[in-house]
Amino acid sequence: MIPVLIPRPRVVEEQGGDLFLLRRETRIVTRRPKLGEYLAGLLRPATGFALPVTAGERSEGDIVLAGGGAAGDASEAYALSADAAAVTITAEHDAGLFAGIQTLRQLLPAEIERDTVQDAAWAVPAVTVEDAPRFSYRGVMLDIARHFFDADQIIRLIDQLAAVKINHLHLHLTDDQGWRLEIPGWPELTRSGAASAVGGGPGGFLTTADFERVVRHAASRFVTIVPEVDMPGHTNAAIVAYPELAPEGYAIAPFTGMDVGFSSLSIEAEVTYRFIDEVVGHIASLTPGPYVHLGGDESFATKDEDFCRFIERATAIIAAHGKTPIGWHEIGLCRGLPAGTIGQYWSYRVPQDDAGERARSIVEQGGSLILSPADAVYLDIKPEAGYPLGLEWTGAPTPLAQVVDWDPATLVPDVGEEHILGIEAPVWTETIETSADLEAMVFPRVLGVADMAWADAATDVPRRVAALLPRLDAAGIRFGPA
Ligand code: TNX
Repeated sequence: MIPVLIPRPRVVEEQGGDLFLLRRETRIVTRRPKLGEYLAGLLRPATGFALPVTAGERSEGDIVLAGGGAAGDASEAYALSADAAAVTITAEHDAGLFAGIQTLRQLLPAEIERDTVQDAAWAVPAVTVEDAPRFSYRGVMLDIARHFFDADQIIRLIDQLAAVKINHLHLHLTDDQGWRLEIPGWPELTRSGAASAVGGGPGGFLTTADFERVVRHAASRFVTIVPEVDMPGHTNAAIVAYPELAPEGYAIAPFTGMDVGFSSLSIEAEVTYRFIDEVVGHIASLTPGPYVHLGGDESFATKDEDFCRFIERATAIIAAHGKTPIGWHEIGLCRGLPAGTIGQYWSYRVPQDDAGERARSIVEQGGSLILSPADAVYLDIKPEAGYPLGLEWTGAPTPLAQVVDWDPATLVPDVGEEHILGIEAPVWTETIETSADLEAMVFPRVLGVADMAWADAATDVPRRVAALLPRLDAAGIRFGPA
């Protein structure tokens, strides 16, 4: 019997022969020592086996990671085969070997996820797998502005998400309630600007070294960090730090509530654009990934015409620093976006107001879309009525069955799959304060997101996710309602 795999691979075939048994003598044979050590690090705690990593000749009973290392386009395609003689994962790129390793984890008994030695028969069924993702962008967004999450907490989340082949983590670094990243030359951002949070908590921020550590760890898990500095709205914390960034007459005071849409940077003042240039320049220099996200959502305190003047300048600044801008779909109001600008759609499964038009405008200007329909993949919305954590502004809770009840190829009218970069599940943190809260809201629902973004069609998701719960439990993930 082949265990449930999430995300579901393209092709899984059960083979007739004997299964593979991971034993005390098993070695990991590969020319990619980092990936070999990563796999050994996953398998050693529960098995208690030494699992040496070697570049030598393969022999009976080994796990083999073949290929990898090819330069250029980082395809995540891989093949895996297991029989009595060996488990072999083959891929052209390291990203594919990494994806295959996640599949191998799920082919082993759930106890493999425990961090102490278990008494188990470490069998892998005789199987062949051929696999590649539907979408290249499979993301989660963590808001560290409403409540702060530190580098260790972010790293824990990255490891949990990488296991289900999520490959982008968007960090919402700034909002009205707090500024969360140190910026050289602007020390007040992380003094006064970081000292608040929703509900009046202590706040906090990532130092440059913290951010670099997160980026490095993410890269080792084949996860791209997408940093967001939200503007021109959602900027009260920046204004508390530097009042010269405010429009005339703005009442300057820290904000610890949950309202949105009241703040704006000054559109007129040149200091605003010097500020953006230095912030974006610093973030771009720390971020190996191709994107900088500039927010642009809910700028209700900014007139449309000012909004577009601002967005056109801010996106040009991002492009000048060598990054591709991403903005929430509101920026599609504006017609002067740099080529390739990406829109993040966050309206409902049925587009509300002009969300569909704005998203489509971004595609018409040569860009593509990341899809985050709020009544499906907003993991900060309650999973069930009465649940203590979470918001409910979408009108109803979002159980797992609803997370996957939509079609990326038809969500935005007249925008086909070729213009969809992928899917992202945002986690806003107005009500989420700890890693335990976060895990309860993210898991198990993110498995539905991962399945939809990777697999060609997400079918039978609630039953398949239920089968994976013992594995989440073994991994120490404090998941919420299934
Ligand atoms: C809307 S979604 C927001 C956020 C809130 C979120 C709460 C979006 C682009 N903006 O500011 O945190 O709703 O679910």
